[in-house]
Amino acid sequence: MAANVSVGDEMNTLRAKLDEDEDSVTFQIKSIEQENVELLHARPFSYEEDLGVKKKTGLHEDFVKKVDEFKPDLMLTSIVEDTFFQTVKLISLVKDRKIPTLHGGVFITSAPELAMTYPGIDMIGVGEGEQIVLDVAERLSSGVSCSDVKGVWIKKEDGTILKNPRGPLFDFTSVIPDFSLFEDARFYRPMGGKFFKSVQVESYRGCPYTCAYCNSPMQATLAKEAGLGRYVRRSPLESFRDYLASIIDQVNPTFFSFADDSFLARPKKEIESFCEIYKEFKIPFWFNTRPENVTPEILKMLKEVNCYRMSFGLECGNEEFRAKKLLRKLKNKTLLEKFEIITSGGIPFSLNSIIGFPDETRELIFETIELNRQVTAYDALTVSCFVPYHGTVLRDTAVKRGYIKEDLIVCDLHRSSLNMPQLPADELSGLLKTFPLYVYFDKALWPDIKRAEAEDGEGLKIFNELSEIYQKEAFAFDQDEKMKQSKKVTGSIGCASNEMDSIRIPN
Ligand code: B12
Ligand code: SF4
Repeated sequence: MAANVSVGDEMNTLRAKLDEDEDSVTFQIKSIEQENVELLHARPFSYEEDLGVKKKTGLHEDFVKKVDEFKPDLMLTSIVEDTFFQTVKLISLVKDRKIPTLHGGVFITSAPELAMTYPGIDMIGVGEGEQIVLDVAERLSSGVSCSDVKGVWIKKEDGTILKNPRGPLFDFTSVIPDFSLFEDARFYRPMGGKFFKSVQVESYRGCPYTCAYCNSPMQATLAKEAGLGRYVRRSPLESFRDYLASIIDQVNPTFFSFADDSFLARPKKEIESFCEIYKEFKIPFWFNTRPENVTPEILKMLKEVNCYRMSFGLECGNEEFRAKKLLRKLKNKTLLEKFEIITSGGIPFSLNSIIGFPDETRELIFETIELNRQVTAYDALTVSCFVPYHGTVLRDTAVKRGYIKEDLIVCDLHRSSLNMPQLPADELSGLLKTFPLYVYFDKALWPDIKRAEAEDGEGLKIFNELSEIYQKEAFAFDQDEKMKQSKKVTGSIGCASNEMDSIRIPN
């Protein structure tokens, strides 16, 4: 029997199924990039033709084959919440080989106790992994037990768990990852309508903000509780220069993507020094950041050193809800002023929102749509469904309000896991897929778009027609082409860096 893993109660039966017969569970896996195309967040592309990535024959078979060919002495996994069950399944397929396996990553750190109740999760590393991996590898290669390794938890035969306290925070600026270990095809990524050989770099660990839907603040809290000091750290720029130079030597990338949570959340002087250093490289780059950290001067400096695009979270349109529930305190007026500055800066950017927060209503979501419509020149628009990740303030709210079960582990990110009477999951799914259409098209079309929310014949027909227009217009040109044709467009919505892509709002 096959279980198609989706949400809520299905998750609770999944655990029993794993215990019962691990081979009976199959997972439907779609890449994030493919999902993004379906949700109108990105242009269509082909893995094989555009990225040179060959289709695999099957995840499970390929994994087993790889393990049997490579014969590892130690397996390591890095787990985010939505990949947890996939990992449990993969590990179950090779359990007879009795290979020691160490699990780590953001999900393990946020829910270690829960993770260890699952079969095959017998040894985990909580928190930063650099030192843990070294220590475990060294112990195993000398045939010594790992029971004293800092940060490691081990499931004992009697089912009890040995929990070693975490070691000191790792100086992440002291090591340079060896990217040459990866196959070349791994690096190619679509960005702004083009393909780049992209390497992810890290100049900042942790985030100084405390958004209630995000689990980055949890890292700082856990480190503080463990007496480890300040989790939020930044690279000294001199060593960051050497780090970039070394990566260029290793794999010659054409793009850098910053893993930093909020790139511009640093003193202006440091941004100036970064730009000074980066002049030497001028390789196009992308980062996530918050609108409040932007000034015209900063944007000018970034553009001069080839900043290719940026990503901003707008998240929610109602400023009171945003401040009180999401813990992001910024007036809409200030936010829109910041977006005027960002638009004038001439660096393409994407605008990201989230819908389906605990207690959110349809009316509140329409305030988010309205606010998105007032930002005039974004180059891409995305909307995500709120996910109650472990370690977030809003997960606790969702549990308290009875919207999710306490032991829910989320693995479907494109459908709400919350069972909220005022906003059922089906309604949210309809809003999720039509959100870009509501933002982009004239309000005269809104009744049609409302019809397109439904998953019935007529709804799907309208959705397909409008999506086709949206795809053609919003993604008509890649971002470089748009910039070339750029004219100042006022009173418009959509990709206003190209007048041809813009829909004018009637006065
Ligand atoms: C870059 C990035 C991406 C890139 C990934 C690019 C790539 N090829 O890696 C892309 C855009 C593809 C992406 C996609 C998604 N991402 Co993302 N992403 C990030 C981001 C910004 C950086 C990741 C990173 O490299 N960090 C630096 C490394 C060093 O940190 P780390 O991976 O956590 O590893 C540390 C520890 O966890 C530990 N560790 C990690 N692995 C292991 C293994 C072992 C054995 C041990 C002992 C320790 C250990 O040691 C490391 C050093 O401290 C993080 C936020 C962040 N700053 O971490 C979000 C983040 C990981 N993403 C997140 C999310 C939600 C997503 C998406 C689900 C978004 C979406 N809606 O589609 C998808 C799903 C990805 C998936 N299924 O795997 C969440 C995960 C939340 C959660 N609890 O699961 C994060 C934490 C952001 C957030 N705060 O909400 N992401
Ligand atoms: S600014 Fe971004 S990374 Fe930082 S807490 Fe908020 S959502 Fe998380």
